[in-house]
Amino acid sequence: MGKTETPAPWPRQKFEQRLRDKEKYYHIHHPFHVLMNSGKLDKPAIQGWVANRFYYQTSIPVKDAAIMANCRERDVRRQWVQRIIDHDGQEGEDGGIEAWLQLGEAVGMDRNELISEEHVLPGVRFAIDAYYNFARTATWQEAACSSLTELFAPKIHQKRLDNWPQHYTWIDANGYNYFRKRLSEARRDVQHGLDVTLDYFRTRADQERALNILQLKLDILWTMLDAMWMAYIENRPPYYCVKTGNLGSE
Ligand code: AHQ
Repeated sequence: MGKTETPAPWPRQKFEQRLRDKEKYYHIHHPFHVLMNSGKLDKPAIQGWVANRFYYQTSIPVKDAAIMANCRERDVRRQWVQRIIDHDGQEGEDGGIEAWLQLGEAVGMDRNELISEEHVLPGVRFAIDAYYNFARTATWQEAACSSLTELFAPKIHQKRLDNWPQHYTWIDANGYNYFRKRLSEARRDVQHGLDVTLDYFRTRADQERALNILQLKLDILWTMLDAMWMAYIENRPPYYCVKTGNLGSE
């Protein structure tokens, strides 16, 4: 019986292309986002999405701090720390979490409705906590790989900037600053995350693991929207955190 040959690793470009080929699983294709970007969501659904995504936004810097805590390479931390600053802000710069609170106000909600997490659905919380716990317990390189869903993020932010003003004229345009901000930040972050991933995952087995890590994160983003579909499209109880009628304060 011949020794089973272990397949050779993919060349760098082919490995990168395999990562990029997972765009077909990105949540831009989720029916919730398809309805959103074609102007078919009502106000409670938009407000529910903004309130649930706030839990994701506030979890990102905590996730990135967990990655930093696992990383002993100063040069990597010098770059990775920028992700925390982008969300938390710093002296003279509000940051993405504040921008998302302004999005909440722009869709007619009180910022305390976001901060209280009263609208966060069980499935959304479980998915986001799974992301944080993965990043906290994986190697920092594996966690960097899981952030590569942002390879596909600039397009989704641009779609919102293109579609929302024409479909949702009731939304205050000041709320769109977050999406504009992420267009450039996502591109910079993803270049660093891609370099780490292409350098670290060397054997074919490692490269397959990288694809599985990316798929895990794609599934996390997809699952968040599954929960929102049941709550805000199907209007199904028992979501204790979904009040009938308008979510926002009148
Ligand atoms: O606003 C987003 C953001 O700050 C991040 C950080 C990054 C990560 O570390 O996983 N991923 C991410 C994403 C953001 N916005 C999502 C969206 O649909 O608006 C996309 C999401 C991502 O693609 O992972």
